[in-house]
Amino acid sequence: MIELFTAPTPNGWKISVMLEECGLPYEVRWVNIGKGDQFKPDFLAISPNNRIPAIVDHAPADGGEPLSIFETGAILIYLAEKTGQFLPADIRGHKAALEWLFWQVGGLGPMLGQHGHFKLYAPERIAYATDRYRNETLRLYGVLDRQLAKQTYLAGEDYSIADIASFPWVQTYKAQDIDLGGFVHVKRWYDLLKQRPALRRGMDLGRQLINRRPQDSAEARKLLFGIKDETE
Ligand SMILES: N[C@@H](CCC(=O)N[C@@H](CS)C(=O)NCC(=O)O)C(=O)O
Repeated sequence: MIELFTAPTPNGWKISVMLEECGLPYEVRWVNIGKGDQFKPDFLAISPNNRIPAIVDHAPADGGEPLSIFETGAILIYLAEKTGQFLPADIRGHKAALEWLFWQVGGLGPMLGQHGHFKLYAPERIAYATDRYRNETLRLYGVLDRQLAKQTYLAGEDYSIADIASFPWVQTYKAQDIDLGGFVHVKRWYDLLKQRPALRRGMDLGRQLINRRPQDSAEARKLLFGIKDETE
């Protein structure tokens, strides 16, 4: 059994999608990042960067003690290797899947995250930051579009962990004010992936918990962004 420590966010959904796609049994442990659960010692013991998601595999392949893993890229590779799924074995497909996985965790995720932050949550509008991250977001959509013009999936003709990592972030396109119509190959890929029942199940995890954005309270903003309460 795998324990999934998560919250209903794009990074969290990468792993619920992967677990659903692999057909691995898992139990969800919600981490309320708006209330500071990510800083509790028990969570830091498995995720020292105080970020969700993290997993604990209670049946690792070496038969040893339960194994904890943090960082979505590392978790996706771990689960792909554990199950022999969604990471091509041939060196070219393998290389491509890792390239685009690292592109997502080092580029698409952080840049879209910053774009969303300055657009939706920053207490004041900072034109330089908003423009910088919007331009970078559009540039990355262009990179994605050109890659998907050449082939069905990010790493070739096989669906892989690179697609699983990217989908939940592209799914934020409306909040990011991106016109998908301007990226026809991304749209084709997005519509194709949306038809996967396992992906949809993974993406639905915790939707019922999103009745308001955790970032909306002063307490949460302080915890998540280091922003001081107006009364302090
Ligand atoms: N590089 C990390 C990013 C994870 C991440 O940023 N998680 C956010 C939620 S989407 C989080 O836990 N935020 C809590 C905080 O900032 O304290 C990964 O890929 O696992």
